[in-house]
Amino acid sequence: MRVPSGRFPHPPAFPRRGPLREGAFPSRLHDPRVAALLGIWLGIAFGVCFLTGLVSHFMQHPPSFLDWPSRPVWLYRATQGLHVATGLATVPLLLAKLWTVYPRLWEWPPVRSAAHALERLTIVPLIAGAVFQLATGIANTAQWYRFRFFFTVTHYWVAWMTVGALLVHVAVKLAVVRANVGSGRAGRAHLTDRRSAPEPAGEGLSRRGLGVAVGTAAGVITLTTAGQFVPGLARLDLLAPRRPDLGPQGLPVNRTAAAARVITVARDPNYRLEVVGPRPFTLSLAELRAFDHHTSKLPITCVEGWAADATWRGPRLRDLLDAAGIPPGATVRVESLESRGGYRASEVNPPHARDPLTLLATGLNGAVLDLDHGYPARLIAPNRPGVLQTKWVHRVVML
Ligand SMILES: Nc1nc2c(c(=O)[nH]1)N[C@H]1C(S)=C(S)[C@@H](COP(=O)(O)O)O[C@H]1N2
Ligand SMILES: [Mo]
Repeated sequence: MRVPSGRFPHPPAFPRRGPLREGAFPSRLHDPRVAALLGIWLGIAFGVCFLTGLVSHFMQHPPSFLDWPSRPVWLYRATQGLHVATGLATVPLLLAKLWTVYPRLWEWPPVRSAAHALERLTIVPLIAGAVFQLATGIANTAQWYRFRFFFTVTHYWVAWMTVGALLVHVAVKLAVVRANVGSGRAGRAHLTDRRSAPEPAGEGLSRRGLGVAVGTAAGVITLTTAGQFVPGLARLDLLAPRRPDLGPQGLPVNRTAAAARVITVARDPNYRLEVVGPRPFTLSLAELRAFDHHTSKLPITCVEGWAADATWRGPRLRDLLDAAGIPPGATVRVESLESRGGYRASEVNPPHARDPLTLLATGLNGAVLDLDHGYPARLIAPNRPGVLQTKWVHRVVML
């Protein structure tokens, strides 16, 4: 039997139903130019989020070869704020992008070549990784840790996996992006005729409309959450889980003294601060108060994305180290009265330990340090994540 040419294209037609049928996705926004533009913005947001995330990771888990500087004072506030802000702004961008390219999942034939099959496979870790990072990151900003894995480790490794898949994706799609928005001669020619050509025919939202909608969503999310770390914007903090100015003595508290089970030991009148080095010594509460006090204006900057400025008062850490004969090049460990929990001790490297702004604070915003902020003494150092600003300190040990 003769097959009339054109009626049965090669390969033989598949029963094309539902999303597989011709014209199943009528919107003119399922379009390579929209996908490419959203892709560029997503790439920028993800890139910034990844790099600032690396900073955050290496500050919290410093590799042995890296002595993180203690200046500028605001650096960690800026990198961690950017990390959380770009992550949040990515949500509407990613949703729009997934919606735009979704019909491609139903393309027929599903696989055209080995290279095409490989490219299709890399979108699995890309999409899964991106969704996972945003979901766990947002859960973290809201202090919702119901998952069974350890957040910092998983979030870090999935970031590498996602960025790897993203790099492959960008390499594969570069030609498509160039042809639709690029700056090459071919791209410009394409761009001009696309711009001068009317939008692809169709009903509903236009490209510009989609751009305005996604941009507005990202902008509103940023504006209503950035107050967590941008000084002066706290009153716009409608969508953020935290207001940086609410809490005892005008500062948020993550772990209360009750939760850390330190109320009794921290209030014990026989409390002693122990400094262990070549000339170890201990200080009673009265002696600690009599030690030379200094004032530092420093923020507490939590990895969750909030930062709050405060005025701290107490002995300089370096004066305590000098008194114990601890040499300037030594790293010390600051230990809490808290007996359990991952944040009960932290290491302080020489740049932070010797910075004149670094205090073992006994006072906060003009009053005695609140029990929830680490009474009788807490570490406060510049350019350092909040998790390393140990509260209820009772021992400083040279390592
Ligand atoms: N001993 C101890 N110190 C700690 C913590 C803790 O759980 N235990 N939490 C840290 C975290 S995650 C942050 S962000 C800051 C918050 O300080 P604040 O509650 O005094 O504002 O304290 C840090 N110091
Ligand atoms: Mo934190």
